[in-house]
Amino acid sequence: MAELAADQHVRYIVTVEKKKDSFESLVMEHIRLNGAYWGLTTLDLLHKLHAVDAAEVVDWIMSCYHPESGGFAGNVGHDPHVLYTLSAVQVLCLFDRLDVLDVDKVAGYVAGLQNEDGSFSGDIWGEVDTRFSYIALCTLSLLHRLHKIDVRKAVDFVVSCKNMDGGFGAMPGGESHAGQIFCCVGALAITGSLHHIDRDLLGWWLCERQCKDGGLNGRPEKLADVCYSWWVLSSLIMIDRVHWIDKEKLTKFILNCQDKENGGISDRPDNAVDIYHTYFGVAGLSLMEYPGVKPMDPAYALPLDVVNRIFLKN
Ligand code: GRG
Ligand code: ZN
Repeated sequence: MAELAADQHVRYIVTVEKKKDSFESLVMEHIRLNGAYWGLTTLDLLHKLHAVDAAEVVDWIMSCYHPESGGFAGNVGHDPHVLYTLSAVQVLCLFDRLDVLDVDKVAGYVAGLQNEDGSFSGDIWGEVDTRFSYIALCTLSLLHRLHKIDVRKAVDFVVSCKNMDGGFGAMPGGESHAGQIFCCVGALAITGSLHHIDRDLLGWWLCERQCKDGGLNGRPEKLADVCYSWWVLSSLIMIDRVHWIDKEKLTKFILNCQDKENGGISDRPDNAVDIYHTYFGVAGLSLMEYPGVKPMDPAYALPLDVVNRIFLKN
């Protein structure tokens, strides 16, 4: 079987970060804080977080902070959104630097986005999605501030997005999609509410995502894509049904999506690599206990040692 080209992936991530005028950094401009989380978490999973200057990263993260609202933007000078606020908190967790935050202010920003029905908006413009429920719960839990919101209502809203097939959508009545399922299962795991899930029914839907080529898709009839290795496997682990997947075939699929010369992983074999699929490929391998890759926490989407440091400290 092909092997993980770990050194090449590290080189690819470190150079993407520096090539500010490349095509990839142009299209990623507005979501750089997410990109930083994907790239830096991958480095940490490969035991190479020290390849970047921690102080420089922390300074840049804080330059995306909006002290008036308490939220983080995707890049310097952009508007704050929960999507980037979670990435900022996660990256600070990687470096064990939550001390730079005004934790109550950041938690207040996230808590302020909860709606009357328990759902969360992504920012002041009000779009509601179960992605934002997960993000809010994950961020507040990492900051030890879950008590700032109505957790019961938050859970009720997520449960109201559950479908007959056992999966979850973005809103009540929304189609089941592996990405949203990760968010809803993660939200329920973080709040100790997994009893709302029919594990066999959802596990069946999730393991049917494995295609003939070994890769996983996000919905019936769709093509396999490396990123679903994370969305699907993490969900299966949280509901204790990961043994329903053929790990060897999935590992082969991910490894076949590598650019072994220049580093990086693509969504499917022979496509162009990007930092997002590089992260989800390595994260998927981590969930399958691939040698040399740190184990990851399926709910917090961070290396297990980082999550343990946070919850064993207080
Ligand atoms: C900390 C890991 C982590 C996540 C934060 C933003 C977020 C929370 C979760 C996103 C979940 C989600 C909806 C993922 C799906 C992304 C994706 C590949 C969407 C593409 O969907 P389609 O329908 O493509 O356009 P397919 O694959 O179905 O053809
Ligand atoms: Zn993808």
